[in-house]
Amino acid sequence: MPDFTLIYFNARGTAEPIRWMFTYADIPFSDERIEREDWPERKSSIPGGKLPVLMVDEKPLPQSQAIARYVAREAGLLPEDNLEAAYCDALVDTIRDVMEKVYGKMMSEEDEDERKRWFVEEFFPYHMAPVLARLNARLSGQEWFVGEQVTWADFMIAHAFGEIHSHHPDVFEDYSAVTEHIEKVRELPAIKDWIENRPETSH
Ligand SMILES: N[C@@H](CCC(=O)N[C@@H](CS)C(=O)NCC(=O)O)C(=O)O
Repeated sequence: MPDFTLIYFNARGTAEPIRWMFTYADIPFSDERIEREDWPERKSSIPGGKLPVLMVDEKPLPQSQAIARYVAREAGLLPEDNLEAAYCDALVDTIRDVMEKVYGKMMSEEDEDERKRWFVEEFFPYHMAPVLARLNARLSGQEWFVGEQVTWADFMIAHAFGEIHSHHPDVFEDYSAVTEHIEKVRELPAIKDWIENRPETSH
């Protein structure tokens, strides 16, 4: 097994589901967290100048989604069946489309009132509700999103929607299967333990 160091900010963000995968499979990794004030100095030493980066022995692997897929395979969270693996990719891409809008808004200069207006009037009805409805229906009669086993798609979805749920639980009221799924992933013993003991951060 290579030596793994996951480098990210002191935040959950796009690194958190990757941390979950390492933890779930009990794969040792260093969880290196760069403080914002140290970032300007560190940025030039990071290949590509963006985080997260996974150091695999001495070699850097950039891009959160590529890292997540790689770690998922190491962790046994990627289906062997090619089509099932592609369904995982499709679900993860769907969630990424949704989350990119959220992260884009979080980075904007707009004030809290404008962000709330945007969430309620633009983002939720047109971008999130259709995805929630589709995913909720997909879960009816099955435990996990793809196949019979938990996969990295479950981790990526439960993490992303879990973040939105923590700020806007009301919008999940009509989507109980998705809400239960978030809880189920968070209740997996290793994940539960990680969440209880991880560093406290705002996002
Ligand atoms: N597509 C990349 C985006 C990487 C990215 O933009 N990372 C942000 C943090 S989430 C970052 O490094 N921001 C600091 C900077 O650009 O200087 C990924 O998914 O890893």
